[in-house]
Amino acid sequence: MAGKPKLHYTKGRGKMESIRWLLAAAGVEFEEDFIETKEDLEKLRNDGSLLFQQVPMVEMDGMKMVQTRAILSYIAAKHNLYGKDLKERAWIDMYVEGTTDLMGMIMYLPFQTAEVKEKNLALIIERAKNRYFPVYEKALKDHGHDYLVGNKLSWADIHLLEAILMAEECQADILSAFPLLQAFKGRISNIPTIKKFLQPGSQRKPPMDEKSVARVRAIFNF
Ligand code: P9H
Repeated sequence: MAGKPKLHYTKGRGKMESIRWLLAAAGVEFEEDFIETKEDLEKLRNDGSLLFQQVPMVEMDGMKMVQTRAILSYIAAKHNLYGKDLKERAWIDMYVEGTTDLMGMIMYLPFQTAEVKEKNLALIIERAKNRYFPVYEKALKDHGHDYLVGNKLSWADIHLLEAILMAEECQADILSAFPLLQAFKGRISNIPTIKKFLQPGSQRKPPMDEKSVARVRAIFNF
């Protein structure tokens, strides 16, 4: 039997967090090899382990996979979370890219100066409420199903729950005008594998504090 996937990244959420989410939701156990210093990153580079000299990197099924999106779609397809046909897959891709854009904006907040942060936080809240969440609310309303695509749990649902929780960290009542998303959040959070991932002590990572920001800056010259 193949071993557990091994994740190479810092201890923070960053670009790896969605991979942790998807593996956990799929019920796949994984190991983490944390990059704590510049030297740890250099070692992986010198080993020839990083195709583009970047992380996330995941060792899985005999590959050293890089590029977050490639890693995520491989896991989604492998674990039946990527739709039943090309059209479902296209919808999952569209929904996932929307939530990726929203999460991308949130991900860079801790690295910004107070002034830029304040401006971006307002923009994120505006975009979440007016551009992104209405799309998912309407999708759920129009087809009346429990899941975004194909009446079955997919990568799109897992990614959306991650985005909702991140957006709620920006503004606690951000879902107040989205009753179907509130119900969705409750439902998806209660799927046993996800419920477990949301409990303390799991491999889910907390939001970045000042110390982790400094660590990431030192490692990546960022
Ligand atoms: N296309 C950390 C926290 C939040 C957001 C981003 C980075 C890109 C993918 C070294 N990896 C700052 O840049 C740290 C990528 C992957 C790829 C990296 C270098 C980043 C961060 C670390 N940077 O989607 O996987 O940008 O390895 O030489 O580029 S993550």
